[in-house]
Amino acid sequence: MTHKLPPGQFETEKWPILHEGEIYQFKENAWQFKIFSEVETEVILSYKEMMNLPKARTTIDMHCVTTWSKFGTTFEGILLRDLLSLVTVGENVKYVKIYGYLNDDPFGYSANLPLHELNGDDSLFVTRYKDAHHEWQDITAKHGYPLRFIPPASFYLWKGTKWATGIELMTEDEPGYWEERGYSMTANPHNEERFR
Ligand SMILES: Nc1nc2c(c(=O)[nH]1)N[C@H]1C(S)=C(S)[C@@H](COP(=O)(O)O)O[C@H]1N2
Ligand SMILES: [Mo]
Repeated sequence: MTHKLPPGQFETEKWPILHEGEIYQFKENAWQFKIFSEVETEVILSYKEMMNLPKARTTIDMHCVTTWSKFGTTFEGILLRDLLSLVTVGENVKYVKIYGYLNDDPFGYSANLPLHELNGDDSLFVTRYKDAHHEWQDITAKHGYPLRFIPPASFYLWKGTKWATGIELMTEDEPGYWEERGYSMTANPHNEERFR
C-alpha cells in the first residue's frame, strides 16, 4: 500500500485522542443504534443485533485536521453499506449524518458525509483494531468503544464519529457538529479542505 501524506500533515505512529465532552461509559442495556429519516421504516438495533452482523477488515489511513496522520491501522467492524442494506433507503438520499455521544446526549455529536463515497470496503463502524504496536484489541473507550465510525482516508478524521449511535439519511447536505462551527463540509485532506 502506498501512503500519501496530505499537505500540511506530519506522520505519527501514536494514535492521539481528541474529542468534546466526557468519554462515554458503555451500558449494554441502554445502548441502541438507529437508522432513520429518509427510509421506508426506521430500524433500531440492540448491541447484540449489531454485533451479530457480518464483520469486515480494512486498513485505513487516518488524517486529523490538527495535522497528524496515522498510516496503516487495520480495523474490524461492520460496513456502512451492510447497515444500510437493513433499510429501504429513499431514492433521493445523497448524504448521511453519523451521530454519536456528546456527554449524555446520544445525538450530541454528528458529522455529515456524501453517501456515494461510503459504499466501499473502507467505510466501516469499527469494534476492533490492530497496528504496528498493538495486536488485535477492542477499540478503547477513548477512541469510541463500543462502536466507532472510521471514514475513508479521503476525509479528515472529525468525520469519524466515536460512540456512534445512528445514521440519518438525508436528501440535502446538512452540517454536523464541527461543520456548524466553521469546518469543511467536504473535508478532503489531500486538497487541504479544513475550513469552510
Ligand atoms: N462522538 C464524538 N466523536 C468524535 C469527536 C467528538 O468530539 N465526539 N471528535 C472528532 C474529532 S474532532 C476527531 S479529530 C476524532 C479523533 O479521534 P481519535 O481520538 O480516536 O484520534 O474523533 C472525532 N469523533
Ligand atoms: Mo479533530
